[in-house]
Amino acid sequence: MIRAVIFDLDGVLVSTDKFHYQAWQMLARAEGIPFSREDNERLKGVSRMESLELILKRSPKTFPEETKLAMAERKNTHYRELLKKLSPADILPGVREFLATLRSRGIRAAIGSSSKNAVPILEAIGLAQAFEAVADGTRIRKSKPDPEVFLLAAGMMTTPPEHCLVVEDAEAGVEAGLAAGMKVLAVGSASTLPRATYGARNLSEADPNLVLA
Ligand code: B16
Ligand code: MG
Repeated sequence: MIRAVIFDLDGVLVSTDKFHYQAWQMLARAEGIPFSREDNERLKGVSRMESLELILKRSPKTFPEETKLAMAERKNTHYRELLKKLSPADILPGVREFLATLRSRGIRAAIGSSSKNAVPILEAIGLAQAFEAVADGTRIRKSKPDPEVFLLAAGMMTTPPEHCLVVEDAEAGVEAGLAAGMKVLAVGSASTLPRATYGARNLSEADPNLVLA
């Protein structure tokens, strides 16, 4: 019986991956590093600094730590600029209805995101009040696939992992949810991953009676 649902943010509630892509691309281009949409796909759910490391691996140069921190900061400034375009119209299909179903059934809802921008994103899309707990990149040491962020969210809701459902759009996040001992509903490009407990193209196609059982 599911008592709490922990939602990943980027790719589950709102699609910010195009903004991450544009911002990383700007940085990669400046360094002469190739960076495609497929490369961006692999950064989903991965923290900012780990994402940067993955991109810089393609460069023959080595970069001092302070240069890397400045690069990550530059990417984030550009990303935050792009985020200004976000509004409640960007909430992904089925999210509001799914949240309403949870409320009507007395099931708790939290965020489990690798992002350090989770709160401003939730504010921009008008969902800041919809979750009783926000576990995000500002509060964890290990990013997905480590289960830390989901265990933190479950702890904030005092709900044992076996009663939690994670909703994720990234392979790293699916693995993190499973490692936390939770059921995982995979959506978006992750929906076909065989390791996920359930798969749906988006939340409007997920059957609440199945995934909340
Ligand atoms: P930030 P999620 C993740 O969010 C994104 O999927 C990932 O692409 C990004 O690198 C990471 O957040 C860190 O984001 O730079 O905003 O701290 O999918 O876990 O909600
Ligand atoms: Mg995601």
